[in-house]
Amino acid sequence: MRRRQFVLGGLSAGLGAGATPALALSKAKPSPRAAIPFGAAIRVDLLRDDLDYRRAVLGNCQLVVGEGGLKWIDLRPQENQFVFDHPDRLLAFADANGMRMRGHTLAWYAGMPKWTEAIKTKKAAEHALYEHIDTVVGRYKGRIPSWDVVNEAISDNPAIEKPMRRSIWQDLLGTQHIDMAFRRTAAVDPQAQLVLNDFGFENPTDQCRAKRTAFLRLVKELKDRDVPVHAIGLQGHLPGEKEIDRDGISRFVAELHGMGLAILVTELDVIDDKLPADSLVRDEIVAMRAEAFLQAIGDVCRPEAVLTWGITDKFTWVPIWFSRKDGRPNRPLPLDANYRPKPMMRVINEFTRARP
Ligand code: 9MR
Repeated sequence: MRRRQFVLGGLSAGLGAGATPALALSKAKPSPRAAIPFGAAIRVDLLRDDLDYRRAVLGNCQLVVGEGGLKWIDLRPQENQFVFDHPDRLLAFADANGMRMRGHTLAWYAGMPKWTEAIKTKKAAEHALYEHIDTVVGRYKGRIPSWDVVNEAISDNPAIEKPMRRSIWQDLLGTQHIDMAFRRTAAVDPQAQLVLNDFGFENPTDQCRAKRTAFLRLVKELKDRDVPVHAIGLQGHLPGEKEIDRDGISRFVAELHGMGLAILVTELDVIDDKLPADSLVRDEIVAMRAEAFLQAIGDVCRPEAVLTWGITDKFTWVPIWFSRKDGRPNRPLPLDANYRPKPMMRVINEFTRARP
């Protein structure tokens, strides 16, 4: 049996009678020994245009998430227009190949089209947010089992700035926008797993500690208000030159898990602009960081999913912000630019495999 069928078979087996497979990520209580579904952020055009890319996704992934496509900027070029082409195609690909698709993302500070700058009042913001969730989540109800409802709500460095990141939603609606987004999404698709997704938790630095503290405070407040947050997405864009704070992450995950939240690794990659030039050395460090991060989480609980932000070094966001000074290409992902597995792939396979 191919690994993908095995993983999905295992998850589906945990479902009650009458549940559809699409609910597996949300409702099934994964057995602590089952394999963890692995997936990647996808550029949907490449599935059509690059056969090696398509093969790599088919051969390795049980989950997909659009690297873009469901972001406001992609979906909503005009106020009254929704363009569902990319997510529709990705979902059709996932369905045709026995994979599940995650939704990314409904409320985010970035990736907003220009026209949203005209939204100036609380009432208009509420209307826009609800209309968006009703339309987008409604369209994929029962078919996208897990949503990054709110993305990157905490500021870059809560030690020196306000804990909540500025966004159109935060500015006009306050932190309440998170409650609103989760409650509305739950009302539209009560069976979907609703995820609060964020980054910057992983190093032994004051910045990461402050971020963890601010994030935990937010999550506790949301839980106190009975906001339907089901899971936490730890993005895991790991700065390669920094140590992983294993104890800090484990304690953080233990607190979250203790609040009844599932954990997902949603956007793993290792930012390698400051790592040594030699690719063999670099690949080993990349794998080591990914391993330390995953193990720090795994020491506390089995994450429900592990996704990398891309699958091959050929197509990655990393050089947009973190290109190397020596001009060499970045190598942040599990497969190299020729689709050969790197040590990071081995780490992921070992981490996600079923336990005997
Ligand atoms: O990888 C994505 C890149 O292609 C887009 O240009 C960018 C803006 O939409 O978003 C990148 O993905 C981000 C994700 O949506 C949220 N977490 C950080 C990711 C990397 O920047």
